[in-house]
Amino acid sequence: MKLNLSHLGYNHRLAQTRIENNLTEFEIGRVIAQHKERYVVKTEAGDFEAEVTGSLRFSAETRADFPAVGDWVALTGCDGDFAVIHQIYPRFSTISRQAVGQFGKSQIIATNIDYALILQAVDRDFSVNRLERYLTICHTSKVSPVIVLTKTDLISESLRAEILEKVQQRVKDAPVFAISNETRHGYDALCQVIKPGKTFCLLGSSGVGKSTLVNNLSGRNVMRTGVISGSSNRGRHITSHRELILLENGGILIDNPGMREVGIADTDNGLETTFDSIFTLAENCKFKDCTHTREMGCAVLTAVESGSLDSGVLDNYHKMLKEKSVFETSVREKRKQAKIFGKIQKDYQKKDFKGRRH
Ligand SMILES: Nc1nc2c(ncn2[C@@H]2O[C@H](COP(=O)(O)OP(=O)(O)OP(=O)(O)O)[C@@H](O)[C@H]2O)c(=O)[nH]1
Ligand SMILES: [Mg+2]
Ligand SMILES: [Zn+2]
Repeated sequence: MKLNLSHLGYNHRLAQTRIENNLTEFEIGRVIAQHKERYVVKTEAGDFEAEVTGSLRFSAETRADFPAVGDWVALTGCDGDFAVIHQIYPRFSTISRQAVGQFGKSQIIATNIDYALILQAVDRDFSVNRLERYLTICHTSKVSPVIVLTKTDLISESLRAEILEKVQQRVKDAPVFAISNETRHGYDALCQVIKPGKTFCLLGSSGVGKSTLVNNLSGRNVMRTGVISGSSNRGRHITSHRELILLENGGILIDNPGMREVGIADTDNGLETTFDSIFTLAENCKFKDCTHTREMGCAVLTAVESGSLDSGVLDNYHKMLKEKSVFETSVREKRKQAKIFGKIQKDYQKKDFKGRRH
């Protein structure tokens, strides 16, 4: 079957964007992989290695101005061996997180995503708090979350039911699936959500079975899978880069390296959506600026006392709220420093200019 753009997720909205941005003269493709500054772009004419133009590089202010896996791009050179990326189409969604070890910086995971498949293994990896972190990332990115619990073959039927119940109690607004990549139990139900032309980004810790799921669904060994053992290898992942894979059924998957830390970046209203129960209760708090920590007449604390709100939810909320404010402070701090630095540079250039005139 010949590939056409709709297999890559191209739709009416993108066609419109292409016209509005005067990009019809260029070829069009979607970034399916990235290796440092080299990109692999899939087009109707095949896969091309590509680099960005000098002017795109020159005008880029941050990492986010460079292509990412999932991006639609305007290209030339698709008749030779090598293509050039001139422009990135406006992104309709971007999943990002706080960059590891670089506070106040966010890092793009993937773009133009419709759904995030949040994978968590039921054996060792399982943590509802971490699920709430991923959900917040999704809500901030305007990407619909789907929770997929994996490795159910490793636990008893009754424990699986217990875990499912626990997740469904805490997470009200995302569908939850339980699967085994080993027995393929639960695959049929999960496949129902993987619709043609929609892009799914796989998220989750290292070793939860993201690449195994991608391989099984694609029927090919597209991604390497395995186990990294031994304490000396801690923090390494089997999958080392992101990759977009097309399924026979028309679904589009983006596999990612596992995340060790799920840092909350710019959260917008992400927390509000994830912790909807808290925000609803808070409408009845006595004080408008109630922090739900010790105030009299706090409806949230009352709900925890009466057992109608899980205290774990409130703890996790407070933790993430704190992280969010630290992140925002460091972003402000960084901007301030950049401003000061910009001024110093300007002054310096002025002096330099005067110096040369004399
Ligand atoms: N028993 C069992 N093992 C599984 C299941 N899914 C994956 N595995 C095994 O878990 C190991 C890790 O799987 P991967 O698919 O490589 O995990 P990943 O999420 O892609 O990991 P990174 O690429 O490091 O992020 C492999 O040895 C898989 O065979 C499952 O449902 N049940
Ligand atoms: Mg992997
Ligand atoms: Zn309150």
